[in-house]
Amino acid sequence: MPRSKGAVLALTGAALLFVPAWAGGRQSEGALQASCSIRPRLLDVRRAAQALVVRIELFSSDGLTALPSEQVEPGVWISSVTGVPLPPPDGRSEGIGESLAARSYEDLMDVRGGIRVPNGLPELVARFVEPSDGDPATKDDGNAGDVLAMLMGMPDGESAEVCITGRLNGSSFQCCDSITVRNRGLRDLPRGILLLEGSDLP
Ligand SMILES: [Ca+2]
Ligand SMILES: [Ca+2]
Repeated sequence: MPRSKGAVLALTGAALLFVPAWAGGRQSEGALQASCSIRPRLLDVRRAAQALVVRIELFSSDGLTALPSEQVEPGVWISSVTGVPLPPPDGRSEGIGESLAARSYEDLMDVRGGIRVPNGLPELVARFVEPSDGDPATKDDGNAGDVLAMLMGMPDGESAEVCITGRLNGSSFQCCDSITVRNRGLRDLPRGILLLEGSDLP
């Protein structure tokens, strides 16, 4: 389960030097490296109208130099869900684009390390708040409900990979994280899962 990974790493400090594949950072060759952390970690089909928050840290293509997240160009967007590509919200296609007015920059975690410890690198906090309005002319809409709409057929408890794309200084970056789909009644959910979900970072 993704939720336990941070705790495991925190307990085994030596492992921090190792960047596991699940921490994100997958990107096309030559592009910038990026790591993403998506919240909420659990998406419930019965509570579809909610914001998706993505924390992103950026690095040079060789991964050695941290890059200022404040300079990421407006319009970070969700570029695929479970491998199904989504169009960029470029005015011609209705994609899932960040609500730019809700963007912020905070250092609350080490995204690449996958742990909730500030690491001196402010994350770009992209928020997908507004539900899609179906109009390509409005580029900053699409939220968790629109992601869930692509996942309705998934078995309960399955994880889905969500990828985010953006641009910084003329170069592109992409990173992915996984979320878990809940599609059964809230009454059936173990109490522990509800508590964990409530403890998510904003
Ligand atoms: Ca950070
Ligand atoms: Ca729109």
